[in-house]
Amino acid sequence: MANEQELQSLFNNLDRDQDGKVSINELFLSPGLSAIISSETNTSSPQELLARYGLGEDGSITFEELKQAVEKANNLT
Ligand SMILES: [Ca+2]
Repeated sequence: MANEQELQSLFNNLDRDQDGKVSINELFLSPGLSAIISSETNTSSPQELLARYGLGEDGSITFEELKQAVEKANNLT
């Protein structure tokens, strides 16, 4: 599991327009980075990530939401 610092830097890289949120578009613009997120959350695609954790319903993901998804994934296994 990535530590919080690694997750934060991953999140910042995904957040191309630096507005503090990763939009669904940004998630799909960086397939390499979203693949890392998928592996951290035990999902096989960004679509599955969003569906399984109920993320992105408002069009974007916050760092807190991402962190919770990773924590959930690691508690479930
Ligand atoms: Ca953004």
